Amino acid sequence: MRTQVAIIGAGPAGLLLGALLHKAGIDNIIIERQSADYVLGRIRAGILEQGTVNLLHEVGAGQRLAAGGTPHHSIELVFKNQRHSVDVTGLTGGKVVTAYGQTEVTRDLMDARASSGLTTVYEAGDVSIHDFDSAQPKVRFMQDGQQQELACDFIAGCDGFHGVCRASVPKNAIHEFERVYPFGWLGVLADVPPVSPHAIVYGNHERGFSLCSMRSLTRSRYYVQCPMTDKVEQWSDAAFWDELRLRIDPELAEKMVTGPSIEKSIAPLRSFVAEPMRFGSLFLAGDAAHIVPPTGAKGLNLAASDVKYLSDAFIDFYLEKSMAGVDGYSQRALARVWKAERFSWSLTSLLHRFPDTDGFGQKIQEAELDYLVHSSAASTALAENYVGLPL
Ligand code: RFL
Ligand code: PHB
Repeated sequence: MRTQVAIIGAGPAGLLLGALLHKAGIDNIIIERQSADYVLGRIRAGILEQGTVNLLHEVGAGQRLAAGGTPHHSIELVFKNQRHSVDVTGLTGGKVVTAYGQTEVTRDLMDARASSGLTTVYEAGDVSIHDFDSAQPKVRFMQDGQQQELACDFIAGCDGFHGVCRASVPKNAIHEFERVYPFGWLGVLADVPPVSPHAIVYGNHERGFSLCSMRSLTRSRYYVQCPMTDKVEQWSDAAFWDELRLRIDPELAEKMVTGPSIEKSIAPLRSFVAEPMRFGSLFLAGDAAHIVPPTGAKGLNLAASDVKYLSDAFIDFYLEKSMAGVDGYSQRALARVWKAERFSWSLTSLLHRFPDTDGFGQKIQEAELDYLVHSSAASTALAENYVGLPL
C-alpha cells in the first residue's frame, strides 16, 4: 500500500486533515485503532469557533452544522450567586461561537469521506510508525489478522493524547510541558431543554465550578467540578442535579429542567504541550501534541487550526514544490497553541476551587470576575480569546 500522507487517527484532527488534503488533490489514507461506532460514541466537545465552522464548510461538511448548530452571542459568568452576561459578539465586531457536538462533527466528516470514496482503515491493530527520520516513512498495522505496511511521504500523527506517534519519538528529541489539575469534571448529557439556550453559563462557587452547555434545543450538556477520586457510580442523577442547582444562580436553578442522564462520565483536567510538533517526516496535530483543560472550549478548535496549518504545509510541498510550510509548521502551530493554553489555564484558575483556595483565594477570584464583567477592556480580552484568535 502507498499514499502521499498517512494519517494516524480518525478523530476530528485526522478526518479534517484528510478532507483538506483531498480537496487539494493530495492522496491520504487514515489508520484508526477503533471502530467508527466507537469513535462516534465518545461524548466530548460542543463549542466551535467560527474558524472551525469555516473549515467544515470549506471541505463540504457544513450542511448539517448550518441547519442544526446553535450560534451563541454571549457567555454568562455566575459568581456570588449572580449571573453576568458577556456580550461576546458585541465585543468582537460580530463574531459568534456555535454549539454543535463533536460527535456530529465527526459524523459529518466521516460521511463526507465515505462519499468521496477515501480509504479509512478502522480497527487497525498494533499500529506502529517507522523511518520517519527519512523521506520514506512507513506505517505498519494488523488488518483482519494480516500484517500490512503503508509507505508514504509524510505521517500525520492525529492519534490523540494516548496515541503511538508522540510515544515513538526519541525522548531526547521532545520537550514536554505539563500541568495536571487536582480535580475533574463530572459531565452529564440529558435530553432536556437547555436551561440557557442562548449562552454558555460558567459558574464559580464555593462548592466548585459548574458549566451549563447544550447540544441542541432538546439536549443539554452540564458539568460540575469533582474530586478525581470520585467514581461515576457514586453520582446518581438526582445527586448531580442537586449539586448543579446549588452552584448556579437561584433564578437559573429554578428554571432548570432535569431528566435521566443518557451519558455520565468524569474527565481529568490537564494542560500539556509537546515541542516541537515535527520530527522529520512525522507531524503531530491536535491532542497528540497538546491538551488544554476544557474550560475555554479550545481542544477541538486547536485540532482544527493545527490541521489547517498542516494542510497548508503539504499543499506548499506538493503544489508549490516548497519546503517552507513543512519547515515552518511547528513554530506556526505552537504560537497559536500556547495562546490557547494560556487562555484555558487562566479561565480554569479563575473558575475552579483548588485544594488551597481558602477564603482569601475565593475573594480574589470574585474580585477578578467582577472586574472582568465590568471592565470593557477585560471583557473584550475574554471575548476575543473565546471566539478564537485569528488563524
Ligand atoms: P481525538 O479525538 O482523541 O482522536 C484521536 C484518534 O486517534 C485514535 N488513536 C489511534 N489510531 C491508530 N493507532 C493508534 N495507536 C491510536 N491511538 C489513538 C483514537 O482512537 C481517536 O479516534 O484527538 P483529536 O482528533 O486531536 O481531537 C481532539 C479533541 O477530541 C479534543 O481536543 C476535544 O474533545 C477537547 N474538548 C473540547 N474541545 C473544544 O474545542 N470545545 C469544547 O467544548 C470541548 N469540550 C473537550 C470538551 C474534551 C473533553 N474531554 C472528555 C477530555 C469537553 C470534555 C469533557
Ligand atoms: C460542552 O458543551 O461540552 C462544553 C462547552 C464549553 C466548554 C467545555 C465543554 O468550555
